[in-house]
Amino acid sequence: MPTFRDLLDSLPSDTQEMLRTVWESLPSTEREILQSMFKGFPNEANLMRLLINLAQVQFKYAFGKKQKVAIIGPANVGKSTLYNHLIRLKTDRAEVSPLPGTTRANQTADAGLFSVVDTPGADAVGEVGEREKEQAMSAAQEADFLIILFDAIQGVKRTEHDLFEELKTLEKPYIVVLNKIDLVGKDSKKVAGHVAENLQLKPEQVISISAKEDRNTDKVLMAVALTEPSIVASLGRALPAYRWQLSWRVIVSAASISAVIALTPLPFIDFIPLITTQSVMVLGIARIYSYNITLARARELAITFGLGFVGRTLFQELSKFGGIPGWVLSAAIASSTTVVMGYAAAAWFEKGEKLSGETLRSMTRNLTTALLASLRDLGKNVPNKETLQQRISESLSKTSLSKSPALPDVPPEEPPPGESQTAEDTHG
Ligand SMILES: Nc1nc2c(ncn2[C@@H]2O[C@H](COP(=O)(O)OP(=O)(O)OP(=O)(O)O)[C@@H](O)[C@H]2O)c(=O)[nH]1
Ligand SMILES: [Mg+2]
Repeated sequence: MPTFRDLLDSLPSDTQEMLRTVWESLPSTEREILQSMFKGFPNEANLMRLLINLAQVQFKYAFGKKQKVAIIGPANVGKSTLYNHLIRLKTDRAEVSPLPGTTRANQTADAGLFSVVDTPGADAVGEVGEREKEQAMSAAQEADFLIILFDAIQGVKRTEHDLFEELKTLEKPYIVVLNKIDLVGKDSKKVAGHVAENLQLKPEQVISISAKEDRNTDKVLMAVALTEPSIVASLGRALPAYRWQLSWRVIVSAASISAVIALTPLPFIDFIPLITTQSVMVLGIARIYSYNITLARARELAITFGLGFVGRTLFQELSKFGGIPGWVLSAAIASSTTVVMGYAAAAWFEKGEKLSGETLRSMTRNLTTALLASLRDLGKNVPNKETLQQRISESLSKTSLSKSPALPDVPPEEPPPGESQTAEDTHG
């Protein structure tokens, strides 16, 4: 997981200086909180986009004006391809083609926490080229931040170098991004090093990406975030919801497997196979929260939540009523106890809080009732695994737990007792 420092180091020195001024203007406690948030940010483009999606809702209300980020570079380097990865609405998509000169005019769209401008190629040739270059330069002038994009195959020659120097005179913060790195194979380090040298940058100050394959585009997003503390603040505030959404996926999958396990003709009292599925789930959730624990520890935790007992009691209670096929009851209880355990684990990792027995019981009861209602029409005959898993996932996606994080919105200051939080990324 990159730290604030690592990210800062990936920017050209003059930009680092500019951003340092921005960050140093913050009160030191706030700065430290914001800087520590970077550790929790994902390092995968899709996950970063999920976090931005969650963050942008409140960002709209908290801060009116969005930073303007312009993508500038020679023709055909992949500016529009990168732009299409950053925008939120499909309707804002830019045309991409192998022909240089595809983009003829600036195009601006919302990218959630900032707005992004796609520009025509800025390496003027002929009269048309001049006009396009003017457009690109005016976008650069109006922007708060520049993504200067080059092509790994074309490299940086005289024209590219001149463009770079010209952009630098605008004195805007910027990053240098080398696109199409997928085309250079194992030489990628060497190629990027060469480009860095030509631009008089350190090798780590050139960010290699493949816009086409959506590789390393998260680094571009992180660099943009770095330019604006309010973006970092919004992302940080969205972290609990983000972690919950990832955990939810793990939980739903474990819950549907639990339902299938409960179909096997073991006495339901025997929770052994269930606890294994649940332990793997707790381990998965721990990773999402960057806790480095073993399966054995996850199993211990899973048992601590006491959901096995809650499930057994509920089973005895509900089976007295009759009228519910046994398999339906087993499957519903096995799933709901798994979901509630996942929830309890997330609450534990998020803020080190152990939910009360009462909370766990009432959650399990409510969820069981909902699942019973949705499984009942399957009748007395046990369905096949796929049907059951599908049905469980569908019913769970309708519950309020699926969307609302329902978890505290402050990141934990201290890891829960007995756990060690690692800086290393364990997501994905
Ligand atoms: N292999 C590879 N091809 C890419 C990558 N990014 C873009 N391309 C391709 O490069 C060509 C140009 O991409 P565009 O996004 O249109 O480039 P542009 O910089 O917007 O081009 P203009 O608008 O003409 O200035 C297209 O064929 C893309 O599919 C990449 O990361 N790897
Ligand atoms: Mg284009």
